[in-house]
Amino acid sequence: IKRVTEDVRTTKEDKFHWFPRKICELDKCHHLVTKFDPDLDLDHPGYSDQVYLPFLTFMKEVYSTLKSLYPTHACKEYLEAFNLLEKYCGYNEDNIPQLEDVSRFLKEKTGFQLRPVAGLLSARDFLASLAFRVFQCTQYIRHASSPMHSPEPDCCHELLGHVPMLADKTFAQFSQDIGLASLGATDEEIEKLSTLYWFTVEFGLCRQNGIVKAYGAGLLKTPSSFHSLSDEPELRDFDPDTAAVQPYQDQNYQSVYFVSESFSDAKSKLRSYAAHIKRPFSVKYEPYTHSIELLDSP
Ligand code: HBI
Ligand code: FE
Repeated sequence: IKRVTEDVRTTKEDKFHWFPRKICELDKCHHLVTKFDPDLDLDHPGYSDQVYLPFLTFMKEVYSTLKSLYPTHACKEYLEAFNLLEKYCGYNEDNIPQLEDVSRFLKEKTGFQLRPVAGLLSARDFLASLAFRVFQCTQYIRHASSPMHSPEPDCCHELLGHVPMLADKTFAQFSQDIGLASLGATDEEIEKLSTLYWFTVEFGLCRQNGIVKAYGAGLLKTPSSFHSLSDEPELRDFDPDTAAVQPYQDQNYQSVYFVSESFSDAKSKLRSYAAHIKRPFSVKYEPYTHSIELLDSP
């Protein structure tokens, strides 16, 4: 709470929001938002339930349904990583993989690592960690009464939605770039980056050999959400300026989806978008020391 008011002063007397400069400072990026409280939210599957416990059988159902849909609905980068995760990381319908094993796998593939977190983080804290190639990952499981859907991120969302994509080099860079753009940004810019994140990392589609495939985690963790690949919703070519201000629903169904031609294309579009964000400095990631270097803008 304290650090929110703790503005940083540069020599130029420009003020901007505090942000972590070293990977260890992510310890301070732990602000949870109680968007979905099972005790308060009447729509939450946990409302009025006395036994809010994980059941492995439901995970099994989710897993096998999704697995049968991936070959036709998921992008090739996802499929490639998913196969490796089954081979080396204990991904299968009878097991919930260990965060540590998955984190080790990702570190080897793209340098991303997983860090356990208790729930939904503030967008600012969540995005800041991406700048360090750290993915803050929930560990609890969705409620057993609705195995195919969870209103907040749970380990199915993280492990089946996010992890496989984070194993792709270009996608990993794209994710880190959103994170870097968020450092020290205004609340307004954070809101836009968060929306951009929503329409890409969470609900993004891409075209591969002329066919629209899913790469967004919100789609890949929920069988019913493959409706995005049907004729119903409006599909637009990915454009960060538009996506950043597009209103969205906090649900599995969006009325608009953005389709990228490739991850390198999405990455370069995001870079030009980020270059236009006004900050009194620019940032550079120093991979050897896992720290952020500040460079004054020309
Ligand atoms: N927190 N734990 C966690 N997991 C997420 O995926 C997540 C988050 N906070 C915000 C968020 N995602 C996004 O919706 C954007 O606001 C960045
Ligand atoms: Fe997510």
